[in-house]
Amino acid sequence: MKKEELSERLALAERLAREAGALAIDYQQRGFEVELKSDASLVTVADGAVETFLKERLADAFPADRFFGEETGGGVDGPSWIIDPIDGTSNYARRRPFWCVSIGFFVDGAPALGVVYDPLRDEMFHGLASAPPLLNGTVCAPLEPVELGPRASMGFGSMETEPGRPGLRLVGALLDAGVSMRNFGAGALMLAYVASGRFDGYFENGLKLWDAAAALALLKGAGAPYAAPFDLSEPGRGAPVTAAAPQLFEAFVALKRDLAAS
Ligand code: LIP
Repeated sequence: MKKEELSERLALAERLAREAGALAIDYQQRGFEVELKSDASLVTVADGAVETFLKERLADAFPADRFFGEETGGGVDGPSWIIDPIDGTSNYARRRPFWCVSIGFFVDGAPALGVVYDPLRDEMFHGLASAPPLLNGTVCAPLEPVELGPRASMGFGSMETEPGRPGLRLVGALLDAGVSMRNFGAGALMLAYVASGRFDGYFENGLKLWDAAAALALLKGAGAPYAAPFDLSEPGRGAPVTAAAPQLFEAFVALKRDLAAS
């Protein structure tokens, strides 16, 4: 896809992310029912309404593009929008101020552009995967190498309770190494924080494609090493996602490997 075609899509995604954020805030102010999904995650009427808004507006503008969203599904065969209408739904539902609208676009199975918008702070992390990410139009500083130790701060997400609980052992080992650890409950926003240098790394065992798609484009543009082994033939399945600054990424992968072998 030509750069002009991607830039046109990025410009619309930026406009729609703001409108979607305003819609989500409006629902929050009016109040809504919170339901439990089959995977025990929370969903509100706002999630569906925001996703429908984005799906319809993107389809109007680019009818040949595919669409894959957390709430309405779809497919990713061909140029595809991958949407998490409200990432951090549990925070949103309980009025904890850490959630975002995440709009990603993949071409040939790879991240091409991303918009991660935090409406509460009016902070938009956006860009093409072929260029450094922007925060509200300003280019983010290049990521500096960081050692695994007290100077590093990392985010983490839900830790599936696999046999032997490797995720918890990994968090414990990082804490032992002096790394500052945070779990803010919105993987898309946390990955955007890594791409923009606010955190040095993030990992989550079962992150979904819709959580990560937009931020992966920002990380690619930032030159941040990451591992996101999604199987696009089954786009609803989660994957163990890791992203970090240079040096920290390699040290984290080695630590995870050593723990698995012990
Ligand atoms: C959330 C992710 C978060 C994860 C939560 C949930 P949602 O996405 O952003 O990283 O730990 O379990 O999946 O469901 O709020 O869009």
